[in-house]
Amino acid sequence: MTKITVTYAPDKNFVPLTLVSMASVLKNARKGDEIEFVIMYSDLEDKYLQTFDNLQAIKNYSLKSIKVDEKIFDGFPCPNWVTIEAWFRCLLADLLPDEDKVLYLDCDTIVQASLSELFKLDLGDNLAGVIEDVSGSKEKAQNIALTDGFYFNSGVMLINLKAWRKQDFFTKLKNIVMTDAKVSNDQDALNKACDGFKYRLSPKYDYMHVWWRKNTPDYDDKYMAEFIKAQENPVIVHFTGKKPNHPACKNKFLPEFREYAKLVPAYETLQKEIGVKEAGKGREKLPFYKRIFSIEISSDRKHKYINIFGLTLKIKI
Ligand SMILES: [Mn+2]
Repeated sequence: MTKITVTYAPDKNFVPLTLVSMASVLKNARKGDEIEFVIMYSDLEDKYLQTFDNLQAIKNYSLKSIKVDEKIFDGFPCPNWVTIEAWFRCLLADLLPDEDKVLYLDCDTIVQASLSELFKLDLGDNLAGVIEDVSGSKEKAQNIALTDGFYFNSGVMLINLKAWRKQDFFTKLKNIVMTDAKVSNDQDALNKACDGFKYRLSPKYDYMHVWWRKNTPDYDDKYMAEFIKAQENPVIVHFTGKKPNHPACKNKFLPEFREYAKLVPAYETLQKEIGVKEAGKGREKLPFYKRIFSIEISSDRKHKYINIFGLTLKIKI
């Protein structure tokens, strides 16, 4: 038996894609894979929450839906291509106190093989298993001054919750968001907070077909060879750019996506009802003077953190 916990954080627009991703996980699971899905959400109506339980015919699984308070992320920036829900995974150590390892997947993914191999990986003290971003990794790493030299794509993360708890991960990340002017979205923040504590996974676990871009990845030779090998039959496909429910999507794995969509009851009706939205409104980072001072309570409720000018004081309550 391998326990496989996969978490998503959809808003309403991403419900259809999330269902397809879940269907693909179930379809390709091995017999001994024990699948659990965790849906983090903020304001999804019940009728959409219920759809996440509609896939039991493919393979049995357990389901947890966790409502997250958006207020926790007051002051966190959101460019218009990501949702506020994108920040929710940063809280996973608190949301799932009994889990030690979970896979976070963006809703715009499909999984084409069992995830048991991935879950058997020992991450050691690393905070996450991650895949180097397919474009501009070195430049982005420099921009936010990463010490370990590569910037990962945060759409797929094998998260070591044990290590997150040890490092008080959310407090660490929040401090970065509030004080580092270069950090402008969830992916930057996760990269910065995991700096020096990441396990580099094969590109086959987050295959990005950047069909609308002419550039090639700045991977080293070994990673590039793995990327080329991965493009034939990746374990996880990540539909960056136009989503597979958008008529202009030209991703090479679109036929596979459509096959998995057929496994989702009433997919077409649901997709029609929700529609395809391209971008959100976006949210600016709080002005600096509001970011330099804050007080918060630790997740174990035993300490108070006072953040002043990027310094954190930990005080017993
Ligand atoms: Mn994505």
